[in-house]
Amino acid sequence: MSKTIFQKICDGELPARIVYQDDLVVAFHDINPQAPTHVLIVPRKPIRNLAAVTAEDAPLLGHLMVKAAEVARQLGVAESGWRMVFNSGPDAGEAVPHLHGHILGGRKMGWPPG
Ligand code: IU
Repeated sequence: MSKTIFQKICDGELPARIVYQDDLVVAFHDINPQAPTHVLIVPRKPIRNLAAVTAEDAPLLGHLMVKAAEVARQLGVAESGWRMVFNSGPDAGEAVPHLHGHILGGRKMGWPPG
């Protein structure tokens, strides 16, 4: 199977503005930001989306969420409020088939999401 764009970013084959990385996850600025702070956090493991996770991914997903919160603190949006979004499947607007959480902050957000 060919690599997704995000897999290539994880592997250092495509450039990105990386804000955090370790052996399990990589966080980088979205190229088309929808808020003053818009960072994507992805597992290095190529899981398609949230609908494709299995029980064995639980520790990885827990790690990803903890690191997302650290990134939100690092970028200064944790106190004022931020949102974590996973678009899973076509109706949700999933465009890149590699699990990614959107870390959004720096502006007031509406509810429900569009
Ligand atoms: P979505 O949840 O699959 O719709 O989000 C994909 C996001 O990936 C979207 O916000 C894009 O702007 C972003 N993105 C990116 O940051 N770098 C890329 O090379 C590509 C998409 I392709």
